[in-house]
Amino acid sequence: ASTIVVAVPAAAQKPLPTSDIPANFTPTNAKDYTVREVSIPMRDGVKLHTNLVIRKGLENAPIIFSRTPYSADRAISGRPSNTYKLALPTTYARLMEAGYIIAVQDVRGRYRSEGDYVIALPLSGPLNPAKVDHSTDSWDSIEWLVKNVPEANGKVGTTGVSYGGFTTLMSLVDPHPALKAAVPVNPLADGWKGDDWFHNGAYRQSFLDWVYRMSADKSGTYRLQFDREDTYESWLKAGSVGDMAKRIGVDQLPMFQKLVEHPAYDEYWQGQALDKILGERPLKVPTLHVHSLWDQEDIYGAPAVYKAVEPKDRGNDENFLIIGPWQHGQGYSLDGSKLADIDFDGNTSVWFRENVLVPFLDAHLKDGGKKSGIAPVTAFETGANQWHRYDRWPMSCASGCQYKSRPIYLSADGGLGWGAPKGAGGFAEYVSDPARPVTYRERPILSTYNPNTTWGQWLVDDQRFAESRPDVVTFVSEVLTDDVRLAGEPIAKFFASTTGTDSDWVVKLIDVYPAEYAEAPEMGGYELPIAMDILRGRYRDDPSKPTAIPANQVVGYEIKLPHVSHQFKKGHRIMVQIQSSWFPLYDRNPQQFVPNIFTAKKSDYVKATQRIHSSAKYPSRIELPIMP
Ligand code: PG9
Repeated sequence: ASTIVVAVPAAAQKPLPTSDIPANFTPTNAKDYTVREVSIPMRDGVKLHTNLVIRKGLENAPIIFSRTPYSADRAISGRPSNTYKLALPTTYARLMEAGYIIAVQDVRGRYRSEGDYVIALPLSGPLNPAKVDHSTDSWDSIEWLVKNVPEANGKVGTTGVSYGGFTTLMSLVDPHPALKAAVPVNPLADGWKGDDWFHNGAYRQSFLDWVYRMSADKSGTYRLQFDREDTYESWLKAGSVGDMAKRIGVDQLPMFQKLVEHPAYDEYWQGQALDKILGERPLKVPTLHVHSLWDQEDIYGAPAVYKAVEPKDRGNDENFLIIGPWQHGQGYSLDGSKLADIDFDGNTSVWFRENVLVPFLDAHLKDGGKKSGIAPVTAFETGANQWHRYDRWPMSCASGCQYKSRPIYLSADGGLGWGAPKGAGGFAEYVSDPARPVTYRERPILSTYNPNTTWGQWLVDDQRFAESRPDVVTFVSEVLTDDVRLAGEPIAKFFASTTGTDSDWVVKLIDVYPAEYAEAPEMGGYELPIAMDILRGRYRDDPSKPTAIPANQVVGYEIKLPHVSHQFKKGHRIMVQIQSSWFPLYDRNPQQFVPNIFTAKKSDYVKATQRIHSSAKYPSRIELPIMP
């Protein structure tokens, strides 16, 4: 090859005016805070990347410590600003204003931390042969923080939302003596019963997106792509979850393989259920459990852990619960004035921060902190838009609570009432066809990570779209002549038969607004779900051992619905809807018993005729936690 030499004319060789980029530039630090990046060694030598955010001039300050798989750098990024009040996300900013140091750490194996990432790493023991886990990593980090941060007062509080709620609960398993308070928010506590992965054995397909983003690489580069914007079509076309996983490559990921190996509530799930684990240990650290009534991801964890630990709280002054009208994480990190079209008459997130969160932390973490004065249980009553102070939760149940629950009965003609059915009664019938499953919200249904998704709002979607389907049965009360208040856990106890040998049962408790609603005319007739859940029929008797449903026989089922704190106002009606699919959030049940639904074949999916019975012998009902 020959070289071509281009002669540059002399005029072009003159220098440019002085460069606008100086050879040396030192940015002026006008910030009112500093970010100190530290690398904290764990007992096995693995170093965890941790950001400390400290207000300038701060001394003798407690540390608020969070551990996240979602990037410790992102967790402390708000708006570009010189003041921490804007530069940090709202709650951290508020805590810094209250005089706290913020410490956020990447969990092992994620983003800038060393080590291997195991999703929701179980405690060292049968499910984790190593000697390290989230409990030891918390302990080692707190040990390092109290010894190496000169601005600190020696007291640490842990907090975090969801996965961060899970790591917060883990910090309580064998707590470091400097850990003086914990605030787990909407934590993953039991992935099979009702947090994230399954609800009572029905698999939540949306979490394939999460597995992909969280484990295809260390730092969330990959996003699942579906063929269609409307994921309903993509899922239906694919077949089983196993078929879809193969199609999009998720089958290569170890977490997916674990899900396929453990569809039932076996030792794998039982051995990592944090309500059980913490209920078996002494309560050493004052804890404020934060629960969201419309939590689309972790609706089980907070009340379950509160309940498991509550018997240890002899003075009723260490185990606290707050229940807010929120979607996942809303009370902690988002505006709390509304959820979709449901208005709460004020910013409930700010109310929580100012009246509960900051007083709780100050009481336990500040030197000479005063008693917080917060109630053992603080609950927002949706429908009435009021906060209440309670001594315990639930306030109403079948026995052992201050008030006694009361059944509301389904009748075969679609009614719902306080009187038990008499005589032979009858049934309400529908055909459930896996080829046309009932959607969990109106289509198009975007993926949970689509930038335009309103996934966080789906639990308050108007249920009229479902009521009009022939494969959904509806039971509705007369117009209420008095307000009906609920505070606790509604339990669906119903009798059903199916022509199949397996089936899902979805039960929804709904507040029907008056048809003509002068207060907010656009809400007239709205069917607001207040508690809904699903049970995979094969687990009706024993969640750890699936069995076929006897075809064409009446079988009793029980579903504990999510907790409610709600007022059905006079003039409203109470509604119950029952259906056998909730797609594509939950995978379809083939409706004939197969060993593992993850790997069902297309030919396994069959139609079934379902009957919900109502008679003196089969009194299908919802036990409502009624308040006076
Ligand atoms: N709900 C999310 C999650 C936690 C744990 C496992 C899977 C998902 C979260 O928001 O962190």
